[in-house]
Amino acid sequence: MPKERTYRFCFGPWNLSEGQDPYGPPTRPAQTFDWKLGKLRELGFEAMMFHDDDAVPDVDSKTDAQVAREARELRKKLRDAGVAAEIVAPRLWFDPHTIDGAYTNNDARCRRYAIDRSRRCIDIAKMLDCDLIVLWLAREGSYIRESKNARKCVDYLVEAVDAMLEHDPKIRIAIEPKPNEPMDLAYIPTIGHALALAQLTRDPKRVGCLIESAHALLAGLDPADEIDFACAFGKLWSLHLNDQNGLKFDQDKPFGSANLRVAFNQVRALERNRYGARGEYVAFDVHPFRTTRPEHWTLHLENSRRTFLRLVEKARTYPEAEARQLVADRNYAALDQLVLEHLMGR
Ligand code: GLO
Ligand code: MG
Repeated sequence: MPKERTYRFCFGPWNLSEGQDPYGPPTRPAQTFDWKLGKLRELGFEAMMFHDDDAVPDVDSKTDAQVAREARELRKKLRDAGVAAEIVAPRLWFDPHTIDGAYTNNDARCRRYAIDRSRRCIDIAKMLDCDLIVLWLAREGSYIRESKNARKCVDYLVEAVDAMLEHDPKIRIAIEPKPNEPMDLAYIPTIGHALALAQLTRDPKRVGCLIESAHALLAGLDPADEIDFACAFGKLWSLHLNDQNGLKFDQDKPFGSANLRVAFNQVRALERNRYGARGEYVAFDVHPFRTTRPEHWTLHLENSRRTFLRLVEKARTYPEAEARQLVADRNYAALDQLVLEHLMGR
């Protein structure tokens, strides 16, 4: 019997969040980075995702030498813990320079800030032995259509990605699309947009994507189809599994929590594309519910992984032959029920 493929899991420090929302303060006490890393190890996750300033806090106020020292200290801490850095993402949505967009800001000085910060993010990633940069293009879009020139913004995005590719010959970039929030409408809302943008850059082979389940759902798409589409191009380099109940704020619910069948289909798509076989990680971009007590702080992560692994079993025990026959007979009503019975544990 060939050994069954296993998956490796990760999350980011922001996934152990404290419960604040736009209407109220934290509901759990702040914890240190070391506490979060300790939890990640205790739970048996293999890697951690980072923003540049998760790795080096207040990165903008520090000299290159300070940044290098702190990044190396972190590398040592991670090595000692046996934890890899999966990705590093420039946080391009906090600083005043990014109020009206980062790479697509109308002000050239602000666009420069965004590119400089992205180069620094690459330097940090390299010091953490990580070659994958994630771009969640949080503020690249508009609230008022007439405030920006969307045609020019495509050029700005290409310019920024090119500057990053030029900065380091090995680094790869995974674009994480999201259709809205914080923007009304984002410029790169789907995987199709991300992969099309990649083709305009100086080295398309090094530009891929990251799919987040909730973001695909917010775009009115099926995340499983997004996975298959990205994999057809060999471009799915990272993954944020979570869930989302309809078209509202980005909920980052535990994987499978809103729609188990949609989750099942994502797992099937990952299985048939052998996601993970080239070293990719499964990340959960999930948050604890605001109501969560400190003693239950990590359950959303444990539960997401548990559901994921249960669904891997379900994908591997799916009655393929029976299903194929129903497809051949075009008996989709029976196929529909077969899936439900399988998920309900028949
Ligand atoms: C927000 C995004 C965010 C990114 C993270 C990595 O909607 O999902 O969590 O994944 O900042 O860039
Ligand atoms: Mg995400």
